[in-house]
Amino acid sequence: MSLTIYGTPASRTSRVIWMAYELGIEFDNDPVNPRKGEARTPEYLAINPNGHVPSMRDGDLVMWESLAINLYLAKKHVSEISPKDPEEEALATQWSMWGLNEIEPYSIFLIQNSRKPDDQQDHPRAADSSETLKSPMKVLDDILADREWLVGGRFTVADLNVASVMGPLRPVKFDFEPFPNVAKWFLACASRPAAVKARELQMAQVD
Ligand SMILES: N[C@@H](CCC(=O)N[C@@H](CS)C(=O)NCC(=O)O)C(=O)O
Repeated sequence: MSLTIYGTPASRTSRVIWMAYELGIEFDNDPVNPRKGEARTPEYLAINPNGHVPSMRDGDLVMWESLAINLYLAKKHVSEISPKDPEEEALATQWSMWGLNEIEPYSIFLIQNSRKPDDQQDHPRAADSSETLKSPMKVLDDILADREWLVGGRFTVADLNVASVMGPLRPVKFDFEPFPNVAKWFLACASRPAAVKARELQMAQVD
C-alpha cells in the first residue's frame, strides 16, 4: 500500500519528509498549500478536518500531527532510528511532547514574526520568546552534556522530532552560544543526509 504525505514541503510537512528519507521509504507528496487555500477544500478537509498540513495516508490509515506521524512511521518501518523497546518508545513520546510544548510555540512565533516587514514585527514578544526559550534550552543542554543523542545512544526519531521543532531557530538566528551541547547536537541532526535533502526540497518550494 502506498504512502502519501500531504502538505507543501515549505511547511511542517518537511518534518515528515525528513523522516521518510531517513527510513528510505517511498512516498508520494501532494503539496497541499494552506497559503493558497488548498487545505480548506472539501476534499482536503475530509482528510484533515483541521485544515492543517501535514497529513498522511498509509493504506487505510489517515492521520495528522507531524510528530505523531513520525512516531508511527518509525514504529512501522523498523530501523536504527526506531525505538527498540517500550522504554525507548516512551522516551521518544516524551521528547516529542516536550518539543511541542516547550519549544514550538516560541520557535513558530519567531519564524512567522521574522517574515513580516520590520515595522509590523512584534519585537517585544520576539525578545520575550527568545528569553523564554532559554529555560528549556538549558534543560536540553544539561542533558546533552554527557550523551550524544536523546534516547538509546544513537540518533532516533526522538532527536528528529525535537530537532525539527527547533528548525526555525536557525533562520531566526537564535543565540545557541550559551548552549554548546545543544548547538553541537542540533548541527549533527541537521547535517544528516536525509535532513539536508528534506531542507533542499523545502527551500526549492516556490509558494
Ligand atoms: N501541530 C500540527 C500543526 C500543523 C499546522 O499548523 N500546520 C500549518 C503549516 S506549517 C498549517 O497548516 N497552517 C494552516 C492554517 O493554520 O490555516 C502539526 O505539527 O502537524
